[in-house]
Amino acid sequence: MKTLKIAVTIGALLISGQALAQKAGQTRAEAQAASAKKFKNLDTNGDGKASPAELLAFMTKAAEKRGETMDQAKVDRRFKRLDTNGDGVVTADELAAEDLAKFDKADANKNGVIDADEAAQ
Ligand SMILES: [Ca+2]
Ligand SMILES: [Ca+2]
Repeated sequence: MKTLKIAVTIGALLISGQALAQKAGQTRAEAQAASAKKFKNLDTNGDGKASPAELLAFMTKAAEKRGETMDQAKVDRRFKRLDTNGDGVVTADELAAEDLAKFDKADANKNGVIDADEAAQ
C-alpha cells in the first residue's frame, strides 16, 4: 500500500507541473534521486523511455485517484514540455532536467539545500 500511495503522490506532482512547494531540508542529490524514482513509475515497460501512452496512463491513473478525469490535450502539453529534444520520448534525463530546474528555482540562495523559508515559498 505504501508503494501505491507514493505512486499517487508522484502522479499528482507530475500532473501539476508547477513550481511546487519543495521539501524543507531536501538536497539537490535527493531531488535528483526522487526524480529517478518518479521516472521508474512513469516508464512502466522499463525500456528507459517514457512514451506518450505511458504518460497518459500515468496521468490518468493519478487523476482517477483524485476522482477526476484526465484529458488528452493536457497530457500532450505536458509531454511536449518534458520532451525537450523533441524525439517523441521522455528520458530520465529530460525528467530530471525539469525537476532540477524546479529545485534550483526553489533554492533561492543556491546553497544546494531547500531551506525552510524557501520550502514555504
Ligand atoms: Ca517506456
Ligand atoms: Ca526526448
